[in-house]
Formats: sequence, structure tokens, C-alpha cells
Amino acid sequence: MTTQKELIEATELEKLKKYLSSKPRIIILAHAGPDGDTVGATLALHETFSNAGVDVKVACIDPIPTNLQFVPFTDRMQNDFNEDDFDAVFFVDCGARKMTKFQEYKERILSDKMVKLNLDHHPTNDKWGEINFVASHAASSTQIVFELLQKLEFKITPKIATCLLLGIYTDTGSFMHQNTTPSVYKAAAELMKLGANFSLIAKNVFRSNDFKVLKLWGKVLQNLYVTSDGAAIVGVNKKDYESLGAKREDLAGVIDYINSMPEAKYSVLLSEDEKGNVKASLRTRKPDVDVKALAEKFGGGGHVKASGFTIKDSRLEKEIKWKIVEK
Ligand SMILES: [Mn+2]
Repeated sequence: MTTQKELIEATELEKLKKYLSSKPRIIILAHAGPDGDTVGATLALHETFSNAGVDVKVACIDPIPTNLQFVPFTDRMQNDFNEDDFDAVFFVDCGARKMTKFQEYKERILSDKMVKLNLDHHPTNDKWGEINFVASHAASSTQIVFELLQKLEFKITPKIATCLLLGIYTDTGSFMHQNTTPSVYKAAAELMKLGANFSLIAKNVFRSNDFKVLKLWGKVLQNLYVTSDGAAIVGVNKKDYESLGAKREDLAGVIDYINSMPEAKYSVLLSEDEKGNVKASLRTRKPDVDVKALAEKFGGGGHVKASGFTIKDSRLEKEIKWKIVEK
């Protein structure tokens, strides 16, 4: 049995307890373009902290996506706040402060006058807070929040457990990514024991696609081809999604679906964005193929098995094959 390193450092926990006893007014911030992890983590923190009598609010600059509207407490998420009402910012799931996108409007949140709490699992997070709960070995921020709430002995209700399980589900790709460790399964099991509603999460997040998204995916799959050297390639023009009333974001996940073909050496999804650039997502399931190196040739980057790049001021043309041309 491997012993899993703890996610919460004792010194940081003591600092937080001491700080909370000074009755601060805290604003919890999610990152812009919110995903299941940042939404679940911030709302779970908001609920437990308020139940414990902490003066706390929660905000995200962007609206919560439709498929996450089912999450408990979403009505509390503000898209703005007054800096003077707070003493501290609790950044959640933000590798860098700018990920909240609030800094352009709120200078004080970055200033030294505001105490910064930093809870995150991104490897790039260099612990810039006054109090840090940063663990890159955690699969999700919600996993860190779960451990934090247990250590603070705050009550975890079934709704809070649902928020936390959501982040674990989404950041592990429903337990399919490499970050799915024994401790992830253990946390998920404990959250279910606490009453987390996993079928609600599965139904809304992984088994819910609207008509236009299905039509778009159909179009993408229809246009897919495999090159003579075994690359599965497809391109998506702006008009492909706009004509269906869909958005480029609706393509999220389609690359992993294409990459499910065992015979493909690697997969490439090229798509035009709204700003006149072509974006490429690359995936491979072959142990000897490095798509990061390929992306780097085009000024991009990422991981060995999943990477991407952007070609600015360009569009896609399809004759027999897709090609990227200058605008
Ligand atoms: Mn995350």
C-alpha cells in the first residue's frame, strides 16, 4: 500500500485557523471560464465557511456554463464585487492570480493590502499566497478542499459532497485520466458516503449534449480522414459551428473521441476561432509518439500525449485535405 502524501500542510492549516479567528471578510474567487473543479470547489467552500459563521462571498467573472447549472448553490455566484467589502481573497484552482481575470478591474485584490489565500493543484503554482494549500499531486482543487474541510472539522452536507465530487469527476475525466490515483477513488468513496449525488453529476456533465452540439460533432466526424502516415485529421471552419448556432467551445471533447481510434498514430483537430486564428489540438495513444514535440514545431506546447498550437491570422481551406492559409 502506497502512502499518499497529504494535501494540506499543518503549518498552513494553523495559519488559516488563526486568520479565521480574526473574523476577516473573505471573497472566494473561481477562475474565468469556470469548469467543474473551480465551480465545485468555490461553492463548497462558500457553503461550509458560511455555515461556520465566516463572513464570505463567492465570485466568478464569467457565467457558470449551462451544464453546471444543476450544481447546488450556483445562485450565490456573483460576477462582480466591491473590493472595499473584503479583507482577503481566496483564489481557488488558479495557477496564477490573473486566471480570475478580475485584476483589470480590481487592483486592490492583487495589492498587499488584501490577504491572499491560495488553494490549487496546478504544477505552475509557486505558492504566491500568504496562506497556501497548493498540492500538484492532487487530481483536483476539490480534492484539496475536501481534505481542508475535514481538517477544519467543518460539516460536509450531501450538497457540499456533490460539489466536491463534481470537481473530482471533471478533472479526472470521469476517472480516466492518469491523475486517477488510489486517493482519488478513496475521496470519491468518502464523498458518496457523505451523500454526494453521483448520478446527477454523470447525467448533467457526461450524458448531456444538446441538439446543435450533436449535429456539430456529426459534421466533424463526417469530415474526418486518415493520412497515409496514419494521422487522423479533421478541420472545422467558423461557419461549420456558426451555421448550427454552436460555439467553438462545443468542440471540447471531440478530439478525445477521434483519438479513440486504435489505428490512428495521432489525431489532429484544426478549428477556426472567433478571432481569425486556427487552433490545433493534438492527441496520441501510441507510446512512441510525442505530440508535444510536434506542437512545439508550430510554436505550441503541452504534454507528450496531448498538446496544441495556434496559427495567428489564418483560416482553414479544404480541397482534398485541410490546409491552413493566411487570412
Ligand atoms: Mn482544477
